[in-house]
Amino acid sequence: MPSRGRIVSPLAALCVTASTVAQTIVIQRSAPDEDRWNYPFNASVGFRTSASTFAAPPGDPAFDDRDAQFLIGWDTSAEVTPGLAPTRYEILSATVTVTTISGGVFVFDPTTDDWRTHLDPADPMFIADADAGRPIELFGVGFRNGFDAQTWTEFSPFQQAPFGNWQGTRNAFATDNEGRSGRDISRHVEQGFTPTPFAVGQASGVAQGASVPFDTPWTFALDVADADVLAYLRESLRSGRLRLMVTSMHPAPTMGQGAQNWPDYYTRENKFAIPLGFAATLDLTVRIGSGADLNGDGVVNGGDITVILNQFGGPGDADLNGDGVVNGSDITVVLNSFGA
Ligand SMILES: [Ca+2]
Ligand SMILES: [Ca+2]
Ligand SMILES: [Ca+2]
Ligand SMILES: [Ca+2]
Repeated sequence: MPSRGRIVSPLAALCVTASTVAQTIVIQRSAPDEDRWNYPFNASVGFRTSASTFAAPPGDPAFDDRDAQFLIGWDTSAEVTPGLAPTRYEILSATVTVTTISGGVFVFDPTTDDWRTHLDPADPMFIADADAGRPIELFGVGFRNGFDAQTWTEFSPFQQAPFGNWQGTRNAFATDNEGRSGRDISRHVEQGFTPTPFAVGQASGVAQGASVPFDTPWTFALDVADADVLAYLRESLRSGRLRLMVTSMHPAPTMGQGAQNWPDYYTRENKFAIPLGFAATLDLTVRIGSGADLNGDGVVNGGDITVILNQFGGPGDADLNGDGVVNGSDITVVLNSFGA
């Protein structure tokens, strides 16, 4: 803990420090900076002109349950200053769209399905799917094998493990960031849980349970009030790279072969995608605030000063003024917003 003297000093500076003026930034992108079919047998990596999402067969020991995933990403560093304290990024809204290519091969399910509906019907824990079809869900992206937000690109390899070992090995994976864990949810059926997506895709102009026509746009309104989603988005803006993973559990019993019954999406490399508005889009509104509500309880108070004191003298998320160290100046930032 710091000495009393180190706390008193910023109190004295309070009267001469100007309040931070909040700055609101609106990002509107008509195409992603990266998109990638995230699938073991995708040899064309980021160049492919479409991507699909589907599940491995129930109980298949060789593959992730969410076998084929679709990664979309944006470099936000030009619009939103990276490297700030996470709490300074006040995410007001975040909406993403993707567009499916194929028509008449699957039906619209607007809500998440329980993990047990994906089990083999012979499994004693199996329960029937309560509504027709499977949802298209949006998650965050986690990395393994030395990759991170800065080093991964749409041309990075799918995995580092020897070919043939496809479970839990993908370099970029879907995460629901449950409890801010960054966990991989790609094997959620095998591991026995239902992940919470950042958003469930809503098909424009399609009724629940109805067949999805060609070139249907899907809207994902991210739940920015959710602490796990908010933490993910803040860390993304802090890194300057926002990546999201589109996934679904549409059954593809022969691993993407045979009659198609799963969604296929336009990538930015598809010659029709950008001219016709079919590439993934991003609308994000963020306010750069003081960040003073460090503990996220909705009010700037003594609890936030406690967060600073717990990190005092070192680097940390409580470095609100960005001078590289958690110190008295950061307490001043909190005092300037006290009670707000
Ligand atoms: Ca691409
Ligand atoms: Ca369903
Ligand atoms: Ca607080
Ligand atoms: Ca500081």
